[in-house]
Amino acid sequence: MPPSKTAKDAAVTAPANSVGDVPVSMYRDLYTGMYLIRQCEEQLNSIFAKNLFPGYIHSYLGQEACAVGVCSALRKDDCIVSTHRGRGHYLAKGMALKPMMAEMFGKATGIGGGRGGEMHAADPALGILGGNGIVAAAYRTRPAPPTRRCSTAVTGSAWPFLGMARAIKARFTKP
Ligand SMILES: Cc1ncc(C[n+]2csc(CCOP(=O)(O)OP(=O)(O)O)c2C)c(N)n1
Repeated sequence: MPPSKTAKDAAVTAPANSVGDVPVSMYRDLYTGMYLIRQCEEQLNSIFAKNLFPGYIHSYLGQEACAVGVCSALRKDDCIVSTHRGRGHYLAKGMALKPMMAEMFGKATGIGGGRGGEMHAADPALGILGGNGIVAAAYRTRPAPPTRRCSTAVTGSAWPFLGMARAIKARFTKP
């Protein structure tokens, strides 16, 4: 008769529920988020290379961890302000893939009805205040308090994404 499993064997074979203090499910969610962005970017790059994309692509390839890592620490009512490479940020903050992609192609079914296009998708309800082609403009953008014209109450904090250009060239001052 084979010997029954020892406690040591069980510890080796049983999948761990956490690594340190971090649950495995969180690693899985982070990886899934990064994988989705990577797939999306690779597809778009390939479409662009075939000259089938209406306009230019500002690729987010290779920066997936930045978007997913930051957004995983945010609350739903926190806001992000993006850059000229916004897709990873949009997806990581919860924008659905289909309306996001439709927006990239300027379609009416896009999140902004196709009017924002590749650089300017936004969804205030998700705290996504949009992309921006001006280097470091996100740094000075923050949600206004609710007014009669704009009743979206922003209760969380606002987080700008910045590229190296801002980090290298400028001082960080209070907006
Ligand atoms: C205020 C301003 N100055 C210059 C430019 C021209 N410009 C477009 S992209 C870019 C570089 C941006 O670098 P970085 O923020 O590090 O992002 P990366 O494209 O390298 O990911 C510059 C200088 C601009 N868009 N806005």
